[in-house]
Amino acid sequence: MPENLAKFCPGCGYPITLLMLNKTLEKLGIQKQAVLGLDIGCALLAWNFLPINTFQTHHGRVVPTMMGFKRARKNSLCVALVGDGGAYAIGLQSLIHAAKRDEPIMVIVTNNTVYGMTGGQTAPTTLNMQITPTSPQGNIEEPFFGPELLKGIVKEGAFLARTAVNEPKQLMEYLEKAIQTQEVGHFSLVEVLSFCPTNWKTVGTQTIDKLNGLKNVFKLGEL
Ligand SMILES: Cc1ncc(C[n+]2csc(CCOP(=O)(O)OP(=O)(O)O)c2C)c(N)n1
Ligand code: SF4
Ligand SMILES: [Mg+2]
Repeated sequence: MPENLAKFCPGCGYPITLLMLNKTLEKLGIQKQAVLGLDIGCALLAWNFLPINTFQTHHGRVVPTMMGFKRARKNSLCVALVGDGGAYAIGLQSLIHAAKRDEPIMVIVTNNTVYGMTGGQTAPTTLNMQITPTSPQGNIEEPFFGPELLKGIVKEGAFLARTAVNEPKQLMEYLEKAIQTQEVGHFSLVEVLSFCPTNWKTVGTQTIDKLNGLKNVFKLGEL
């Protein structure tokens, strides 16, 4: 277990995604080629988490940064790790254009339905009537469906999917497909429904129940 796992809250879903990513890179023997870009948000806690080259970007700017990296180093395998706020709010413009241009990078979006790092505020993925510090009487908006939106924008050959941290087999399968998609020159995005017990204010099995409940709204599978 990596020493700095302690940076994440107990029960956080991020370490699962990261360990699965590492396992997949190891399996494919491409750890050395891989470059992990971290958005601001709890993704940044993955600094030095994996034995692969990693760097930090501004909030919502990991996609264009990895795009630039990929253009400069065509043999690298570029992975952008970003939260739902980073991907679908502040970074949405660059995400849409990267998808439209079929930039050959891989984006992993952690969907925990909140702005995790800053205290659980309403994010684009917050459910209707979900209570957060910025929607104390329940969120009046409907959630935003990122992969579904990009479906109408991406070019043939791109890969879009949604899975969850408690679906390890599917998570690994999609990460592998996303990597293979980049290897043949296309854009990919895998959204991962992920535990945030700190902001969900859940303990034990409540956290798992909450995540499983999200699957009724955010449908898992390839798009
Ligand atoms: C330009 C800018 N605006 C706002 C912030 C404050 N900020 C830091 S993390 C964050 C929210 C992160 O939420 P999300 O992207 O969903 O990631 P999570 O922490 O939930 O994984 C915000 C608003 C910032 N760092 N930079
Ligand atoms: S606030 Fe949520 S997403 Fe961030 S480290 Fe803690 S549990 Fe994980
Ligand atoms: Mg979030």
